[in-house]
Amino acid sequence: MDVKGKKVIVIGSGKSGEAAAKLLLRNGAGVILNDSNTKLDVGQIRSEFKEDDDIKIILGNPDDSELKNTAMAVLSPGVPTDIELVGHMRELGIDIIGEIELAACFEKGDILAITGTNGKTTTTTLVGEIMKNFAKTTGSIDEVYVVGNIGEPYTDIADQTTERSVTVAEISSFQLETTRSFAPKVSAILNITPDHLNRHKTMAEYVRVKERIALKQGKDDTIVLNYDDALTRDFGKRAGCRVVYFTRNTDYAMENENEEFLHINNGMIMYKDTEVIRTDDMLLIGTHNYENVMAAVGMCLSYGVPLEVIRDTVRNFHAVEHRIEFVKTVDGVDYYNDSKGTNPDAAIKAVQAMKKPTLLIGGGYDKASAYDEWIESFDGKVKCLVLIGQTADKIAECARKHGFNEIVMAADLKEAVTICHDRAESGDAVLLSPACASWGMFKNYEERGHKFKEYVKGL
Ligand code: UMA
Repeated sequence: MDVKGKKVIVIGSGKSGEAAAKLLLRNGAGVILNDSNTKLDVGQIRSEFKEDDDIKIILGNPDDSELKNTAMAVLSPGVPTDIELVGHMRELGIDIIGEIELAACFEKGDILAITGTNGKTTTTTLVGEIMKNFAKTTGSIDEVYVVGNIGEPYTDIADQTTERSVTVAEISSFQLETTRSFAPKVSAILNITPDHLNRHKTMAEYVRVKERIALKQGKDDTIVLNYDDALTRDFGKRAGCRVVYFTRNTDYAMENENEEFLHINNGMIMYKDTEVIRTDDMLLIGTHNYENVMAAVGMCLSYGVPLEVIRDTVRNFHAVEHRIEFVKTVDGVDYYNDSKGTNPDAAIKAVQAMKKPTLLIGGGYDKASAYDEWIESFDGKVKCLVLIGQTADKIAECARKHGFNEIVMAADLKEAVTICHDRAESGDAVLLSPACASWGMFKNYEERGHKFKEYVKGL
């Protein structure tokens, strides 16, 4: 893509917007960086750029005089595509793409991309580690980049990629809405359960957007799919590329001899009839993580990584931060940080992984989720639910409907930690796994997780 001399507007001045603006400036474009939040500090945003950068920062809706002669608009992932400004720019004939699409236009190497409602970050991190170890043993890869929804904007590095680099990308539904030429060599959809319905409106639309990961994949490319998830299994029948399934169901091996698949047989993760690794030999816990491992193994085998490299990496791989992360034992009580549990399905996995009576901290930003299955998963294990944030009342009401009445409301996360500390008995666990996004109370789930750890360490 040649952006030299062109005027481009970037919407959203968060991580992605700033990285996209910098990539555009490096490549000779003039940039308008726009953010709807009029309370932001323009001087602070400007200080992130070089003095002689051709950039103008506009807060609030830009005038048509600013949009005149603008060739392209780059949307940050958090910017919905149906807002008035986007519609208006479309009417003015401005070409609209997302931050990932901008990056894809500069990509020169192979892409391995992971999407799914849950497990993306763990799987992306693991694929990244395997590829980095592979790069050490082969002369054919110079650099491995791990980018995307995981927290490192793809546009930070896209124009540094070469034919000998590999990009491992975690891609959210928000990001897939605005891709066009993004073409992974190997992709994966780990699972699809309700999430972000306030943005995508219907489950059908959320599924459609997730499936866009394979939009530009051809016969020589591969998609790894979850056979146990009816939605992704069905997509395998329609995908225009090679399909590798993974499943927890051992019968699958017997039914589908001719297909390529990974499965678990008596505690052993298998690729067809080849043994990969025993689940007991891994540091990761929880059956959801076995799925993440199978997906990562499937992707890397498809890319041609030797089994030995994969096995060694998986064996030494730890849980990622904020995902059922053990924090500390205080007065005989184990504290776990699952701030990444930003939707009911992820939060269910965390409850299921708990072995002790659990005091659970939940609640946060309202994404129009239903909490019934989450409450049902408590199954006698959760002894108390401490609620915070916008969704507190909605969750409390849902819990009572399901006969769960041990509910305490807290003003904020700090108070929630104190309440748990006061109520927990030695031998219990305290779990932060909110089933909701952090927005409104925190900048992101990372900040929420770091604050939780800080409060726990201060007990
Ligand atoms: N903004 C506007 N107009 C709008 C909406 C937002 O100007 O209509 C502005 C906001 O005022 C704010 C900025 O946009 O200043 C924020 O942009 P953003 O929401 O795209 O956030 P970034 O900081 O750029 O972070 C994004 C991803 N955020 C979202 O998708 C909401 C990060 O994913 C990602 O790590 C980062 O890019 C790097 O690629 C976070 C996330 O919560 C982790 N993702 C969701 C999830 O995992 O469930 C999808």
